[in-house]
Amino acid sequence: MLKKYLTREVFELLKERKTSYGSTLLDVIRSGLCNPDSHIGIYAADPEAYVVFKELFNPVIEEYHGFESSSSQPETNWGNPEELGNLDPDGAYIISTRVRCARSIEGYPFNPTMNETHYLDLEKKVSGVLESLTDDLKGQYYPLLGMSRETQDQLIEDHFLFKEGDRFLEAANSNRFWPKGRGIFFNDTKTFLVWCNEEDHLRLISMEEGGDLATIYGRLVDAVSRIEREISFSRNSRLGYLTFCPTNLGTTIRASVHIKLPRLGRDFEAFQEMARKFYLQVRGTRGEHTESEDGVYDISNQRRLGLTEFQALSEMRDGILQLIEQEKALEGTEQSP
Ligand code: ADP
Ligand code: IOM
Repeated sequence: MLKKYLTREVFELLKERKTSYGSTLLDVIRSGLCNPDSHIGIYAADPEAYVVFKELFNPVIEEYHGFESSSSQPETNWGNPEELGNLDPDGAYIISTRVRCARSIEGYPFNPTMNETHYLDLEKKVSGVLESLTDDLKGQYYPLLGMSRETQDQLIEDHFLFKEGDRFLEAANSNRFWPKGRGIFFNDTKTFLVWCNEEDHLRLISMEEGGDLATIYGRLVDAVSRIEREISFSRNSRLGYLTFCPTNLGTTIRASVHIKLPRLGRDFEAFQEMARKFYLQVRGTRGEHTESEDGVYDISNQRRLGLTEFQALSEMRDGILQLIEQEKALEGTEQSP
C-alpha cells in the first residue's frame, strides 16, 4: 500500500513535514522501504503522525478498513459476548480461538520515539497492575530480560509469545533496547495473556482450544474493563484507540481461529477471494507473514476501524460460519456417488 499511495505528489507534500516529536516521513515509511513484501509498509512513528502525514495514512486506512477520511469511530460497544456462541460445537474444524486487542498508554509515545526510560517505566506500571488481577485472571508477569532462550522458544512455539527480531519492526526502529521493557503476563491457565512493548505498548489476548467464542471474547471484555480502571489508554475521537500500525486502529480487535478447511484450501486463490468477501483475512499458522502448516489457517476479521467491538466480532463469527458451511458443502459433493 505504501507503493500505491506514496505518489510523487504526496511525497513532495510530505517530505519536509515533522511532528512535534521530530518524526519525519522517513520514520513512517522505513519499514516498507526495507521490506517490499510488507502488506502495508507504514507505521505511525508517534501519535501525531496520523495527522501530520494524513495524505498518506488516510487512503491506506480507507483501503484497509473501508473507513473514509470524513468518518469517525463509534463509541466503544462490547455488546453481549454470550450472543456469539460456539463456532464449532463438535470440534470438527476449529483448533483454537484467540481474540486480541491493542492499547497505547496515555502520555507515552510509540516505539520509534520511546527512550529506554519510557520502556522501563511503562513495563513497571503495567506489570504492577496485571499482577494485582484476581480470580480467573490471576497470574504473573515474565520479563524477557533474563528469560532463557528455551522458555522463549517454547512460548513462541505454543503461540503465546511474540517472536524476537521481527524485520518489519526492526526497520521501523522499534526493537531498540530489546529485551528491556519487553515481556509477557499470563494467568495460571494461559487463557489470558498480555504482551508488553512489542509492536504496541500492550496487546491483550484471550485464547483457548476449540471454538467457544462467547467465553473467549467475554474473558477479554472482562479483563480490559478491569485493567482500564487502573490505566488510561490513548483514544482519539476520529480513529478510536490509537495504535502503531494503521491496520490496528479503532477497536484494535483481531478475532481469529486456527482452522482446518482442507477442501477450500485446495484452491488457495479462490479461498482467499471467498474470505475477502466475508471481510476476513487469511494468515499462516504462525501468524502474520508466515505460511500455513499442515493445512491450518489463521482466519480473522480484517476490519477493526469504523465499527464497534461487537460488530467486529459478529463479522468474524458470520464469516467463519459461512466458510465452515462452504467446506461442508464440498464434503457433501465428494461423498455423493
Ligand atoms: P497479532 O497481530 O494478532 O498479534 P500475529 O499474526 O502476530 O497476530 O500472531 C501472533 C501469535 O498468535 C502467533 O503465534 C499466531 O500463531 C498466534 N495465533 C493467532 N491466532 C491464533 C489462534 N486462533 N489460535 C492459536 N494461536 C493463534
Ligand atoms: N501490523 C503490521 N505488523 N503489518 C501490517 C505489517 C505489514 O505487513 O505492513
